[in-house]
Amino acid sequence: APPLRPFSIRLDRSSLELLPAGPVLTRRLSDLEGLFADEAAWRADVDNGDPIVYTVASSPVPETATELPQSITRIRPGDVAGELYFTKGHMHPVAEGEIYLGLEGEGGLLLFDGTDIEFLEITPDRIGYIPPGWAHRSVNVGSNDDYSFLAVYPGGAGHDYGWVLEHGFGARVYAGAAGAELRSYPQP
Ligand code: M6P
Ligand code: ZN
Repeated sequence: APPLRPFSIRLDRSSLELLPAGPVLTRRLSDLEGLFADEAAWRADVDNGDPIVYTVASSPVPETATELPQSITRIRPGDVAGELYFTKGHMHPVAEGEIYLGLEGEGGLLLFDGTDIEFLEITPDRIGYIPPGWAHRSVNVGSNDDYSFLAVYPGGAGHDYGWVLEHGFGARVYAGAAGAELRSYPQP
């Protein structure tokens, strides 16, 4: 496909939609197989309605090399046996960076390079920077509200989900009495 012509996109501040809109992806709990610590609790919630965990609404900019696509991810509040709802998380197979801009709610950005863990708080108007070589997962750390953020990333970066199944994130995020708790686990 030829490069796009210049155009503008409107971010509707009340609906948090991008206009014009592109494809929308919906991820239900069943799409997050093998990712939550408590597999029995995960299966029970899948069998009991398989709730939507998050949606990803893209702009019309395609994921092709040299383009710069954007998307808005909205994560519902919720947990599986205390482990707060999150995105699948991925590594960019082509080592390139990405930014996230918080739009609503309270989020966490969990980053893992295979050795080090970082956890950034993302609230409205805060930008999280994801350097190349760091796998990234978003968590809704709010207890009642959606967490939404705008992502801007190189179109050729790609999404490696297998890396996460193999390496995990080095930590999990749980609902605690005094807010979200990051619990790291021993590295192999
Ligand atoms: C952000 C971006 C997207 C990503 C989405 C959901 O919007 O990083 O590239 O697809 O979050 O995350 P995941 O693909 O890990 O489910
Ligand atoms: Zn990414």
